[in-house]
Amino acid sequence: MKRPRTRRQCLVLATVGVLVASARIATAGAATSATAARQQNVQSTIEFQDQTANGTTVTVASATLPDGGFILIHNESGAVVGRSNYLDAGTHENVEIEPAPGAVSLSSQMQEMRQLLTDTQTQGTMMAMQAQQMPHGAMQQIMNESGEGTVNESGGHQMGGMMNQTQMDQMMSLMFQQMQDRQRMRALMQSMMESGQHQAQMQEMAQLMEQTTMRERQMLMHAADESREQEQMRQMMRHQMQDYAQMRQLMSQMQAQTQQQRSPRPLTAMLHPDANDNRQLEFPGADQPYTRNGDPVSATGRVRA
Ligand SMILES: [Cu+2]
Repeated sequence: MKRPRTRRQCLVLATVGVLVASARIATAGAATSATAARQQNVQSTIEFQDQTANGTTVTVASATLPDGGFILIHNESGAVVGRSNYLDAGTHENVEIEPAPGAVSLSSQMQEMRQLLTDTQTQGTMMAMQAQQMPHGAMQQIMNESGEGTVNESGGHQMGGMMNQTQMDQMMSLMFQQMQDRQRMRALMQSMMESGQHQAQMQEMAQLMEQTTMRERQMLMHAADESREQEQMRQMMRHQMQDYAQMRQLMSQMQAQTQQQRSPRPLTAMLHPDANDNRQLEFPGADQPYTRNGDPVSATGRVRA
């Protein structure tokens, strides 16, 4: 197995760390004798298994830090790509750590896309429900103001007394959020396409997105129309749901493909003490890794996105 480069670097630093730590214990005297005893009796250990990252987090199965401290995640080149919060002295199980985006893979983009998909669908539903309580003309007005464009001009203006300002504000902010989310989705899709991935599925996604956006506008106008035809609305909602389901399906396909194509990345989880007892990670700096027989206490796992 390939050793992470970080091992030797950390080793040198660790030696310094041990010297600093023993000096600290010596000067602190009796107060730390319990800590010193604990250090002798309890060994620092870490378990970090091969795994498939759950969303954006990796899990350290178990870690024993005799003096408390931190778990750091290093990548192949030794860089710190993730860290735990301060952990009290003792054994901790199933510690979840969120590595920097891209440390595991680009599937964080897919993850974000899925979330955005869910968000925009929820927003669409909320908007349709709100629109049902609004006069058609008011809805038309909102569409114009939000730059969403008009479906037709027949609504006329029924602003003023009939218009509930809170409703209008809510609708506007939903639309604004919706627009931002869709922009973000387009940007994500663009960047994935530029890196040559999933061209065909991305094109279908883009088409479905345009289709659902258009239909959503129609649904809003239809919902705000007092003379609305129920069957037509149900039909649109059905199609909307089918399109969203299809988009989710495409996302799953693409994610599955990504997982197959990408080989897992080796990540190293390493234990670092809190040398200055300030619950702040100082690394590079005072918080050099825990060591055992001169080696940093660490475990390397292959992490799949
Ligand atoms: Cu380290």
